[in-house]
Amino acid sequence: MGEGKIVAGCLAPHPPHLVYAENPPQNEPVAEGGWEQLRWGYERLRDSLKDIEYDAIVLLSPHWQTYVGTHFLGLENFKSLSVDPIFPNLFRYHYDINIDVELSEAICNAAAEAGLPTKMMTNPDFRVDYGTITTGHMFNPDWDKPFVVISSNRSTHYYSVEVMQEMMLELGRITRKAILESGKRVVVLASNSLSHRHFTTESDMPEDMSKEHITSHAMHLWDMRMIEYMRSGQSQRIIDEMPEFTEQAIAESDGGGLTWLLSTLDIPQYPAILHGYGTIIGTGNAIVEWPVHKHEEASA
Ligand code: 2X7
Ligand code: FE2
Repeated sequence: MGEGKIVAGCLAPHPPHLVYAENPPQNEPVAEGGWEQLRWGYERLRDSLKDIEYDAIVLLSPHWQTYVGTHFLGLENFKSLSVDPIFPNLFRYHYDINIDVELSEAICNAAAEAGLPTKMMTNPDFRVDYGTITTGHMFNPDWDKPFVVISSNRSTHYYSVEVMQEMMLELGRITRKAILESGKRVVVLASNSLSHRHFTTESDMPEDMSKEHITSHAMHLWDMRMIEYMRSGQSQRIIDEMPEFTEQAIAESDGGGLTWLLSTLDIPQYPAILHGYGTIIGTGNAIVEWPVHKHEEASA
């Protein structure tokens, strides 16, 4: 085979508040809007990719947490109700997600061959995590593309950010190679917030935007620093500063998604597009696209 391609890579965060505020028919709770800056950011991201053809979406979610290796959804379809354990008042979503099992197996097998512990999840009753579902919905509300869903091996918590990075850099290189060999055109998504310190209480009306702001100035400074590195094509600095960022901003990069994403993109040195930034219950969230398609056209 060969001639496969990553057409874009995106940071695509998953606070369930975004789906809640959109009021899609799949979600039971009803909202009066809210978090528009981020929801408009997702609109801009979708618009930016609307004319780009691709076959599958490959996503790593920090809320599918596996302690023994990396797991991959391994059946053609998963259909059930996903409930956020912290915010069941906001997210009770009836999902129906199709999986590109061929590509999942190709990445899983390549990772196993490289010595990473892996497993295909083939339990039909397995409940897909809300991170996957929220990012899936916000990125592609029509759900008309198959997914590869990759778990977050909790190596930050079991070992350290440094060990997590070694493993995710390797998994990213393997993911990239398997995609190129598959002959498929793919979008890769890291589903995570940046700074991740939540408020400990929720306002009476969660969508009351007069209550929404970043938890602290220090969190804001970290988010802006990371976004500036993205916007100026300095991915290696993101990798280099990941241990301090992840520890000091309690960042959701602990799950490995951001490191894995940058590795699948070969540590890009061209500017990413910031489609939106906003806070959700105090956490910092950026919607960012690395437009591989435009970068390649420009350098051809
Ligand atoms: O999972 C999340 C998150 N990452 C950030 C904010 C609020 C809720 O859920
Ligand atoms: Fe999260």
